[in-house]
Amino acid sequence: MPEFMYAATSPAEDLKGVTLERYIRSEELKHPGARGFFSRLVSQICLAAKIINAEVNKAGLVEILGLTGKKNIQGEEVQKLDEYANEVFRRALDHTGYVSALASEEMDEPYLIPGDFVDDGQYVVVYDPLDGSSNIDVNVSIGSIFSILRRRSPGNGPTTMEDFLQPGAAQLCAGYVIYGSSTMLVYTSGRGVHGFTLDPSVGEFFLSHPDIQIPPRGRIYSINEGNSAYWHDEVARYIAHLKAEDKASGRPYSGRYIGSLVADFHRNLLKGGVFLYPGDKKSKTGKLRLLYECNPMAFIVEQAGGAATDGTRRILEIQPGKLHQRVPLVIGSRDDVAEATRFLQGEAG
Ligand code: AHM
Ligand code: MG
Repeated sequence: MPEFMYAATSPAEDLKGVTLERYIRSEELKHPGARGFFSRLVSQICLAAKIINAEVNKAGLVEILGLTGKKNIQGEEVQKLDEYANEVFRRALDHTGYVSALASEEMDEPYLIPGDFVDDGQYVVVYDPLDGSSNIDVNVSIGSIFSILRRRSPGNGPTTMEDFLQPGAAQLCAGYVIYGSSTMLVYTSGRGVHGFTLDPSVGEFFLSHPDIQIPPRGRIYSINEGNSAYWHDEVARYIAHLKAEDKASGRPYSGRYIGSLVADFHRNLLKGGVFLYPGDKKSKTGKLRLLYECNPMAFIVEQAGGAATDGTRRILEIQPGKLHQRVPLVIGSRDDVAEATRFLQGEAG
């Protein structure tokens, strides 16, 4: 059905099938005074996603086409896919005029966009360009994660580290792209969570999952059980609880762990459940990064009715101390996260 048949003010369900750009624009029109910056930013992220998607789909051909981190047929060093994805994001975002700096898992320090390309640098963007990249070689779903923040320092002065080190509650928009059996972009700007599926035949994302709500309780747990030798007792007791039979409360749960945060999170978002990457005796703060892995997912899950904690604090309230900071993560269905928290705090089990 042609897009123009939908009214801009229709509820999300009625907008099913519209393009991502049209959807964001219609949201923006609801805010008098909005200058369209935001929709252009998300459009650029959408472009980056399409380019990365095209390369990810060729991943099985990397030995032939390059992007291996090895030498190509001419004997030249070729880029790894995660470094390539980082470059794609950088180029998609460095000429918008509204972004003053970028930070990414692939860059030790923020990338400050040259002043010539910044008219009104109100925003900074943090991203993980290709999360779960150890799964590329085995054709398992991977993803990109992003988060948009408004700068705290004055728009015309230099970007400071404080512009990045904001609690997740300050995020204006966060999302991820999953390169799976189909490619989807899921995002929130604080007005619900919406999922768009890429139609590869026309190269557009269409609204396919309006207003996603995570079930209040699921029957899936996701954790790397290979780390169980290092788990604290509280974590071990919680996982044992989920595996014990109790028909009334739907236990035992199913264990599902892909090893790609985006894919594990996406499944649990749609089906319900809990994902944990806890701190343990080996890695005190777990593995996942606060700014561009945990915060975006926490914003999304809360908007979908779920919850995210590090075991003691709401993820979105943590004041980051450094750019690449790691935090323990427990995220998913509201009641599952509440129960996990009771175990982790020693109040249950
Ligand atoms: P990466 O950013 O280096 O890809 O690492 C993050 C990934 C997540 O996608 C995933 O949840 C986690 O690492 C899996 O780690 P592990 O293999 O230790 O279970
Ligand atoms: Mg990552």
